[in-house]
Amino acid sequence: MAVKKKKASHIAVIPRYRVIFTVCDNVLTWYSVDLADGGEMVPVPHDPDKSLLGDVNEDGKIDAKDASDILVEYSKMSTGGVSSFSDKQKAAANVNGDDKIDAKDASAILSYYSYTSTGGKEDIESFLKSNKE
Ligand SMILES: [Ca+2]
Ligand SMILES: [Ca+2]
Repeated sequence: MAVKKKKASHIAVIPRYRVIFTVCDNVLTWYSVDLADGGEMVPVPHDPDKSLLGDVNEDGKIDAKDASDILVEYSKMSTGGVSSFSDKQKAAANVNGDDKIDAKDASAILSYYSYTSTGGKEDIESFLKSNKE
C-alpha cells in the first residue's frame, strides 16, 4: 500500500523571527529559516505539547496581545463563562505558576514584554524569578 504524503494543514510564517510553523495532523513543527542561507528550512526540535510560557495565542511572541487574551479569559471566567483556552493555552497563560489565570499573569506578561522591548534578553521564567517580590 502506498503511503500517502501528508500535507500540512497550516503554515504560518513569522518573517521577523524567521520562523515557520506547519501543522500536520495536529502536530506542530517549527522551522527556523536562515534567509541569508538561501532560505533553507531547518526543523527546530520542539515538543508540541510543551507550551511557551506566556505565549497564550501561540504566535511565538510574548507581548501585550497575550496579556489581553488573559484578561478576556479572566473576565469570562469570573462571570461564570466557559473557558475558551485549550489546556496548552492555560499552561502558557498561568505564568506565575499559581492555579489561577488572572490579572496577575497578565501583568507579569506586560512587565516581561516591556523588559524585552527595551532589550531584555532573559527568558520569561528567569525574568519572573529574578523579579519576584
Ligand atoms: Ca503571543
Ligand atoms: Ca496565575
